Order: sequence, then C-alpha cells, then structure tokens
Amino acid sequence: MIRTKLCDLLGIEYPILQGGMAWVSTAELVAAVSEAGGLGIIGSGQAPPEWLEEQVSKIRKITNKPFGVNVMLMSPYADQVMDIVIRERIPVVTTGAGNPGKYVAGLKEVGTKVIPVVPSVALAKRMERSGVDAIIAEGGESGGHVGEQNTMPLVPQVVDAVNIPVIAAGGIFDGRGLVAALALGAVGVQMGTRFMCASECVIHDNVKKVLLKAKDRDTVVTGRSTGHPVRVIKNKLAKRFEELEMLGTPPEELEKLGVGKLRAAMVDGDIEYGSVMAGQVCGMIKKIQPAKEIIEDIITGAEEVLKRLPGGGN
Ligand code: TUI
Repeated sequence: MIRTKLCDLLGIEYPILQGGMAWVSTAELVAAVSEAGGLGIIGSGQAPPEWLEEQVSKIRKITNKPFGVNVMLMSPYADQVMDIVIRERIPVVTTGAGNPGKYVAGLKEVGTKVIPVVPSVALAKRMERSGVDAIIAEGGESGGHVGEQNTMPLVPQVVDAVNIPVIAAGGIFDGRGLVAALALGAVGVQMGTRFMCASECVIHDNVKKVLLKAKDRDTVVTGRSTGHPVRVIKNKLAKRFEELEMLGTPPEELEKLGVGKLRAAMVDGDIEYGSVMAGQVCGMIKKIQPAKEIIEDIITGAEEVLKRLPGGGN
C-alpha cells in the first residue's frame, strides 16, 4: 500500500490527484476519482459561479469523500468562484495561471486546503510565503497552459526550496511515474491527461478517439510569443497558430484565435479547429477505463516497480 503524508493532509487513500481541467473534469469524473480513493478536482476554468454550484451539488449526491476545485486565476469569475468555494466549504482548492495569495486567509479560515500549481522555484517560494498547504510543481510535459521547466529537473528543485509538501505533475501516467515522483521527493502526483480517457469523463468521443490513437510526438506547445504557451494535440488549429507566430502576428491577434477553442474541442468534438489540450503522456493511453481501474492500475503498478527496483524486494 502506497500511503504518503499527502493522504493524511487531504484525507484520501492514495496520493493521486486528478488535475482540474476546464470542460473536462466535471462532477461525474471528479466523484468517480474521489470515490475510488484519489482526489477528484473540478476544473472551473472560466465557468460562472452558478455552474460550479451545480457541480458541487451533483458530486455531494454521489460521494461524501473529499474533492477539490481548481480555480483558474485568469478567469473573470475567479473572485466569485472563490466565494462559492468558501461558502460550500470545499475541502481542497488548487489554482492555476496566477498567485492565489489574496485568497489564502479566507480559505484557511473555513479549513480549505490551498494547493497552487507552479511552474518554477521562484513561484513555489512566493506561494509558500503566502501560507499555502502544499505545492503542485508542474512540468512542461503536461497539457494546457505550461511553464518552461520539465518535471524531472523542476520537482527536486522545488522540493529543496520549500518546507511544505510538493506534488509532482506533468508527464506522469502510471505506477512508474508515481514511483519516479516519490523518488524525486514528491509526496504524490497530479495527473490530468490519463483521466481524460476515464469512462466517467464527459468530453466528446472524438477527443477520446484522438487520444487513444496519439503517439509520443503528437503534441506541440503553441503561443509562446503570447506569454501563455499551451500544449495541445497537433491539428489544423495548432498549425495555424505556428504559422501566424512565425509571421510575427501580434499576441492580441493570436489570443483572439484561441477564444472558445477549448470548448469547441472538448464539448463539440471539433478535433481539427478546436484546442485539444493534452500532455505528452497521451502516447500511453491505450483504452477507456473506469477511474477506479485507473487508480488501481497506478497503485499496483507502483508496488510492482518498487519490488523490482534494485534492493526493493530485499
Ligand atoms: O493552469 C494550468 N493549466 C491550464 S489552465 C487552462 S485554461 C486556459 N484557457 C485559456 C487559455 C489558457 C488557459 C488550461 N491549462 N496549469 C497550471 C499552471 N499555472 N501552469 C503555469 C501556471 C502558473 C503561471 C504563472 C502559475 C502561477 C503563475 O504566476 C504568475 C504570477 O505572476 O504570479
């Protein structure tokens, strides 16, 4: 059994967080992951507060296990979403694309654990000073909005720089990845891409089919020139982005091209002109399976790896 102090901190059985993905991790997936012993996390993205309230109430009808909400701090609704998190006493909040500093006191007052996602050591230190409970160090192998560091160098540097627990994210798919993350000093992992092909995940079937077929080199990072680089599956939209960036198109024009494209992919199934955000591990997805089976596979896989490692069985 692989338990770490993250399990005690969050009241979960396994040190596995399902990354909060906009338009992807809705109540169905979140409840299934939490019910299976991991931590399911709602991706609130740019959704209005009423949407979040609905999701929370759906989850509470299915499970009474802890779950989380990811707040994308660039969302125009971030303040209102945080108000709901506090009012509903959501057990865990993760944040992306910014610094949650101004919300920490209010969240801690109601007992919500605050865990920002960071792409660098400097941001990890800044977040620690704001009083957060743990940090997710996310490498550029992950899908969606990414930083510049990769997981292998980022995680140990963050572990050395802070005194709070560190969770590894980016490029982790199975028991091998979990053990590797623990070896780097992390107390657990966050995985997004793998859970996109969970049976309970509501994304369009077209996207699941693309992921099932994807190989190691099928993602690309676009939008570096805008200051908001995102890792996506290569398609016609990604190609257009690359062409426009090469031509020196102003960032505002490029940003406009991206508006509404994540929804177009995940909800409407537009896999050519939508933004199919996914991490480099997409090449390892081989089947659609229930979240419970995914979690069991990761844990039994990790236990086998530990036995197989030199000295592990002795
Ligand atoms: O947030 C993510 N990944 C995401 S968010 C997203 S939704 C989206 N929609 C439209 C355009 C762009 C994104 C899809 N994927 N990951 C966590 C993450 N956070 N990665 C990097 C950061 C980050 C960046 C800057 C965290 C803090 C930060 O601080 C900046 C500051 O100045 O405080």
